[in-house]
Amino acid sequence: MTVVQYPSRLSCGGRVLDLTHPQVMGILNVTPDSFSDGGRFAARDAALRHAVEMVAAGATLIDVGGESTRPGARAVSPVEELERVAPVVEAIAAELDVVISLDTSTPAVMHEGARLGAGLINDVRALRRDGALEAAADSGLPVCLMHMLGEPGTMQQDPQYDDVVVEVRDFLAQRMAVCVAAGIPLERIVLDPGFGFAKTLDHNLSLFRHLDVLHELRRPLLVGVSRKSMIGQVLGREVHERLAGGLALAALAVAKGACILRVHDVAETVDAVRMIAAVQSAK
Ligand code: 7PJ
Repeated sequence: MTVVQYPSRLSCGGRVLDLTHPQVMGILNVTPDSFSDGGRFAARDAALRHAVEMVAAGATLIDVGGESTRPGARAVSPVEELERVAPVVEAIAAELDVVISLDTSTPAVMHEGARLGAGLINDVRALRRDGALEAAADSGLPVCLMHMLGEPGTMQQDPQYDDVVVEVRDFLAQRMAVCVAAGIPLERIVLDPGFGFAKTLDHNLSLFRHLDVLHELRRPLLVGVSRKSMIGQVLGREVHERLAGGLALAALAVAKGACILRVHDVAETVDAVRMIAAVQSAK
């Protein structure tokens, strides 16, 4: 077991997360398809229902994303992204006691999302888009900085590292320094190695095995592996068949000191986390 060394409370707008226990973040994709049938209100209501379900299952964060990061996904304009995300953030903030995470790289979404009640900015580009650092700093919210090389559209075209673990660690250290210089204090920073982002299967497995190296940076770690292709590649499973593999990795991530698990299958992951906690609190 890894013992974590940083302060264990993360202040997320009006809510405080206790990171001495692993927290489960439920994934809420607000996809364009959800607009095609029934229009915008139906999309918002469906998203809210999904969020209610995940909170009932034990999620303490909901990650709302309006821009797909899948390779080959169509680019979304800031206006379009905001039109998808804003009503959902507003509805969750009004109805649920949960930290809303914004899965976005877009300054306008950070700005408006924070105003509407979001509690965390989760940026797969680690605040590298123009204006993102400033928008995140202005929001006063914590940020999750994720490692990725290049852009989602092209990131899986032959990613190369001499030492993936060291390079991910150094990238995150450098982004932390940039954040601090821009007025985002260390206490507001969460780190994520970015499984599946510009990484081969070997890179992902090696990074996972040596996850504890990232504790050198002394910040809480978020791990997102739910249904990802690294599970599919090892087990030969389609997306909807990856739950067992994902739970194994979730348990291993907790054992290696990860604090936030970003998942689709909230109820199952919460069970796994509770089971681990029961063993850890035994005499
Ligand atoms: C991640 C994410 C992740 C963080 C996505 C997917 C791809 N944000 N957003 N970490 N993945 N922080 O869920 O398969 O791993 S989108």
